[in-house]
Amino acid sequence: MTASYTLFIGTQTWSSWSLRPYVALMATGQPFELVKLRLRLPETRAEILKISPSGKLPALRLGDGEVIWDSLAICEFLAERHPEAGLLPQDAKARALARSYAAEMHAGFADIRDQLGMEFARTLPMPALREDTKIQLERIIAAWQSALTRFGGDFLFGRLSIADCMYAPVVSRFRTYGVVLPADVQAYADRIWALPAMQNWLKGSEAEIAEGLGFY
Ligand SMILES: N[C@@H](CCC(=O)N[C@@H](CS)C(=O)NCC(=O)O)C(=O)O
Repeated sequence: MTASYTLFIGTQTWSSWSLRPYVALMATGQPFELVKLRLRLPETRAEILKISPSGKLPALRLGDGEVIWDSLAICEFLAERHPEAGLLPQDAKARALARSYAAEMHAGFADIRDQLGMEFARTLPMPALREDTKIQLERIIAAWQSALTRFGGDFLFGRLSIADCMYAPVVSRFRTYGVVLPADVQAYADRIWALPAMQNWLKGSEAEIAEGLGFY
């Protein structure tokens, strides 16, 4: 199959925004080319601007050359274009809730991002958490528990949706910093971690670290 999509991503150890559409694209089963641009190099900004008008990654280039940037926009596009992948729930109310989950992640949790930065393949000591960071961790755990209880199934809304994709980097952060989770939430995190997309990403991050990648 010829790849009709090209997904441009950042350094896999750090680029939490890139991981989200990668998980979604893998879930569609569509062929695609993955192009990695290294973050934090003197040439990074100029290289990204050749692809993405926002100067940020990820970006998805379509077969006709159109470029879609921003993790959530890409996930939404893939959900619309490949409805058979079930990336958005069928039921309108569940769909709106899945979008609420995705949007909350996209727009929030600044303290978690700041204190528990993504270092995908690494294991690191937990820093002394600020109160706001603890509140945000509790919020994520409660939100996951609520969806898992309400919708049943392996993922937040039953089958894998854009909500799971948006939270996939949080699963990595929980592992990196050894966040202790309730059993049901841990089981969910383990299912996300076991996805082929996450395991591929792990190999990419391990390779970067083996090549001598520093810390963000
Ligand atoms: N809101 C954007 C955020 C994207 C973003 O901040 N990407 C980072 C990498 S994870 C980036 O490209 N940074 C540019 C740089 O480091 O020069 C999205 O959801 O895609």
